[in-house]
Amino acid sequence: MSIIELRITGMTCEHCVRATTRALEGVPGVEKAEVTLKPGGAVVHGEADPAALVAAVKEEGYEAELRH
Ligand SMILES: [Cu+2]
Repeated sequence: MSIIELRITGMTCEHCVRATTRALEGVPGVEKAEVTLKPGGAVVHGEADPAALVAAVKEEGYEAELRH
């Protein structure tokens, strides 16, 4: 199982964190997503397509990019 880290901007409260967590955990291959508000980001466990993770966050209305 691998870990993918994302930087996420635009989340303002715990509701955003929950929405983002749900979106990430809905991506095929994701076992678990740990989303933080400050700093805005996510640690995603599983075997998911990184581009699909970014797209899922953007669909919720936030900005995301892969952390390297
Ligand atoms: Cu919010």
